[in-house]
Amino acid sequence: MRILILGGDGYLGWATAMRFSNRGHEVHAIDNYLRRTAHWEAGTDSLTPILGSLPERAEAWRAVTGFEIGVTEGDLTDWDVLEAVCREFEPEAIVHYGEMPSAPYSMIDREHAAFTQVNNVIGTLNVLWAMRDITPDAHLVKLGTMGEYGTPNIDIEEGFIEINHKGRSDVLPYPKKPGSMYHLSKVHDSHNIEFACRIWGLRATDLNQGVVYGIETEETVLDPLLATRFDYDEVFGTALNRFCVQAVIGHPLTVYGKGGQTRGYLNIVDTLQCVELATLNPAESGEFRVFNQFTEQFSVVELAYHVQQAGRDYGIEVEVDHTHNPRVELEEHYYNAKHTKLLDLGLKPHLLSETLIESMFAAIERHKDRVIPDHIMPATEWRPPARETSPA
Ligand code: USQ
Repeated sequence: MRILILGGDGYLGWATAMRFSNRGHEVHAIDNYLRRTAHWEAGTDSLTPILGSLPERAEAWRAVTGFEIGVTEGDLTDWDVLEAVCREFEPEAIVHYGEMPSAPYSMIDREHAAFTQVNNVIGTLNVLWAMRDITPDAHLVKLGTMGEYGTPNIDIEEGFIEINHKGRSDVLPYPKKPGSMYHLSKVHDSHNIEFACRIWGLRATDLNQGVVYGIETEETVLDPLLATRFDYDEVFGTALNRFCVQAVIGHPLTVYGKGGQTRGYLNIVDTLQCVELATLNPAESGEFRVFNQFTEQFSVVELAYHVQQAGRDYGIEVEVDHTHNPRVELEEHYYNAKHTKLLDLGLKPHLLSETLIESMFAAIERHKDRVIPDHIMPATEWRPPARETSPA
């Protein structure tokens, strides 16, 4: 297939580009280095050293495997970039990771919130118009997030829920109550995509993905130059990846608040499997599918205890610290999210184990000297600063 990867320089985008190329597909990747720029601005960096640009990475891939990955350095909010690539490459599938992916980033201040929503919503809107006008038969595989649903006190269904109201019933999009301006941007995307399928007959799969962990895939281990990025800082690092880095450098694990926050999690190798399954089994014309993409649920404190136990087996002492929670979120709640559609398509999950965590420790240890400890503790607050009260 001709597969266009949007956000092909990222943690998951680069790994996906290599996977599809390795499987013999024709791959073209677009990226505007948004994540690299945000890291430069903040003084942070990927734990794993990565080559300086997408063309250099594609060249390394060609040197190691003999396969080509086409690249475009450009911004999805720039219509001309997307239009030119879609006309030339004529993708059959568009895998869309090309968004600002961090909840804390979107909560820093007004500028970061506005940037996140404009970048994500307008970029996706351009993708939908490019599909409508240039590649109407292409299948959009869009990375959404489990965070679109929030933590309702009822079971989370896969995208849709049957509602009975005053004697009538309908199947409607599942109600959304996300926890950050970033997660909200994905809700807005989902609405736009559903609309484009319903009104224009486009085909799309919204992958509501949980929190991804892991550092290596079949392709990244072929050569150190093929590494994918790995973030551990408070803005771009996610829970388990952060905890593994913290364990290796002897930093107490930063469990925010009580640690009962429960989310769906999956290994990066399962992200690749899910995206491949969704791409090779496309939605019908006019169909808007939603798959909940995760393999297991954990509370944050459960994750921390798994890392602590793996540390014991590995020979490092790991302390678990309940730090101040900078976010506004439920720290104890009901969580039961359905996730059967990808299993029905053939997903074979790689579940979390202490052995897997130990292999992450080993991979992290190789780059331990690159860790910037100043950016581990959370600094981005969800709550507005306390208002000063004037004396009566
Ligand atoms: N948390 C801690 N300690 C930490 C980091 C996080 O207790 O050091 C807690 C958070 O408060 C939250 C949970 O762990 O309750 C998950 O946080 P996270 O930073 O691992 O993930 P999140 O902000 O939800 O976002 C990440 C990705 C995002 C993706 C989302 C999937 O950055 O792109 O959409 O996971 S989901 O969480 O299912 O919405």
